Amino acid sequence: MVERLSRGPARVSELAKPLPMSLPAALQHLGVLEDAGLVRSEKVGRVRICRVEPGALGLAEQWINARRAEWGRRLDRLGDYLATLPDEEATMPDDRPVLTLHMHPLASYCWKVLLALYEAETPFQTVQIDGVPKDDKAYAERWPIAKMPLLQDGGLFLPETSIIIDYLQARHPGSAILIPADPDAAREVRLWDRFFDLYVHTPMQKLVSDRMRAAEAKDAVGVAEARATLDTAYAMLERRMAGRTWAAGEAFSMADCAAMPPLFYVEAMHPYRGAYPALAAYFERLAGRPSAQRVVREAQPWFRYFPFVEALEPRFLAAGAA
Ligand SMILES: N[C@@H](CCC(=O)N[C@@H](CS)C(=O)NCC(=O)O)C(=O)O
Repeated sequence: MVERLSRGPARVSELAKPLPMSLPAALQHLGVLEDAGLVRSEKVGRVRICRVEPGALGLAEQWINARRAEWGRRLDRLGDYLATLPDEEATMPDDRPVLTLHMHPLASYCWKVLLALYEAETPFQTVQIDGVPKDDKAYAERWPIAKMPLLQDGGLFLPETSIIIDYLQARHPGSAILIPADPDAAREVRLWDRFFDLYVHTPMQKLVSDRMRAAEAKDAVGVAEARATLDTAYAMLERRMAGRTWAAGEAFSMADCAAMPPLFYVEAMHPYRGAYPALAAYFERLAGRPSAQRVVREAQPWFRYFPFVEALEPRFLAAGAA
């Protein structure tokens, strides 16, 4: 209507004709424009002639221009502010963990890597392997030796716990240094990591696997050898741990990650805590760490499947393990 009237005065019927509305509705619109002072109408004979009120349009124009200028300034300020923000794409942390640990919460070698990840506060996700890993087709194809865990970093699948921790330290270092940079200190950590894997963890696994064998398949000689290795290891560790806090160097390291899981489980099948107080005290230090408490807590629903569950200390069992 205003557009039409800006070209000159018009009758109400003329104004209403091109509009997609009834005459009464057009009259209502006109009333609003008149109330706002934008349009003036006068009766000339039997017709009502409408004309635009140029002064009022000027006022409206001023108001619109003032709002436009204000919004322009606001958008400029918003633009300036956004320009001060760092590039979102480059800096937004992607909260999806890049690392995946293929594991089982009961498996002692999986604990070793979990301890390293928890100690370093490294984000990761897990894929639980149920049953034996060699029966998991995809797992066995990636690592036909089929031992857990496997660390996945993109397309890379890494086996062997010490290699995994080495890799984490180099490629995803977190808040803990588990292998020192100094070569001599690192060698000591690696030596005691090997010690716990080969001379405590391996014989412990022998006792577990023999327990699960049928009577006619039991390996008495192998079990005796495993127990003898454990006795030698306990005696060495008792001497070593008297007067030191951690297995290698001054700080908690990969060697301690290797120590905690077998020292936890082996007590149930070849106890040491009564006869080797320094080793027992070392285990208490290990077990007291939040990382260790977490792996134990996460394993509790599965302890019932541990062949020596009846010999696990009650303090480590929870409702879920009954
Ligand atoms: N040397 C390996 C040992 C791993 C290992 O023995 N894993 C056990 C679980 S604690 C396993 O996968 N056992 C399943 C099987 O033998 O079928 C490492 O350090 O990763």
